[in-house]
Amino acid sequence: MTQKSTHFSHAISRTPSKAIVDGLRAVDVGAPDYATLMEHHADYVAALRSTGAEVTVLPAMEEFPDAVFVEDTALCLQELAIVMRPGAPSRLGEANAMKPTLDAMYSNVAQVEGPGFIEGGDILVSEREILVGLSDRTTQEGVDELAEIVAPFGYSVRVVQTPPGVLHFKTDCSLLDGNTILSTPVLDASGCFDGYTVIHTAEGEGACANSIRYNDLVLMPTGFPETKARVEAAGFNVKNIGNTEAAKVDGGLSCMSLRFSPS
Ligand code: CIR
Repeated sequence: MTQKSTHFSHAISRTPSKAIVDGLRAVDVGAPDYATLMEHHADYVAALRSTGAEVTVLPAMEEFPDAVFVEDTALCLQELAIVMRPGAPSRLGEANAMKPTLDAMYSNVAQVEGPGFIEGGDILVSEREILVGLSDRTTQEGVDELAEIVAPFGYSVRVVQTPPGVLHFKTDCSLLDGNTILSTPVLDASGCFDGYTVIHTAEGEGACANSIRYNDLVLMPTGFPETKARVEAAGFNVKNIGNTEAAKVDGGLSCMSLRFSPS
């Protein structure tokens, strides 16, 4: 069945900038290799396009090292787009820079004005609700403002907790279909997915919890064979995409696109 939480006509990505070497990261494991990152990014965009979607690739922004991670700048629903208010000070300007692109694609664009903060990486939209994980980047006030913005459109927002030491809620989970979640066992143990079907990442493979369902594909980072086999066994069509370089600056596959079907 086609579901609005997994099937999209559009996506927005942004070409990585050379400044990615200065991207935010929790632990320094070395700088991303720019040429390899560009190859991975091209594979990623091609995979999205292979599903028939229209993918807009915005130009690199050298002034924002993390700007390739466009997911954090906005929440794109069917009826409206909402410009986020990133909790990382170096990323605040990225959200404003995304607004003109959203204005061109949506007739209704709202903006989280603050004082709270919220980043798209902390938001998982399922078929029935919007889950938002509080984190170092997303505050209760930010969630409250989002909930007020989306309530008139019939969306309910549920606040959950991103595990300690984890950057974003979706660092540890992804939606596979409207009611099925891929999650690390640690996040699932919090009980936040009660009522959903949950597939756990395999031991030592938690880094692939950030995958994305996009139309008929599940894009999963290369190098996590046991989890890939589990997701395939559940009937999903998994496409591997290299993500070693983005991962050095805590970026997963979901971070590199906004996925939506504007009405
Ligand atoms: C950051 O720390 O903001 C970036 N280096 C990584 C952002 C990853 N975005 C995401 O998980 N949605």
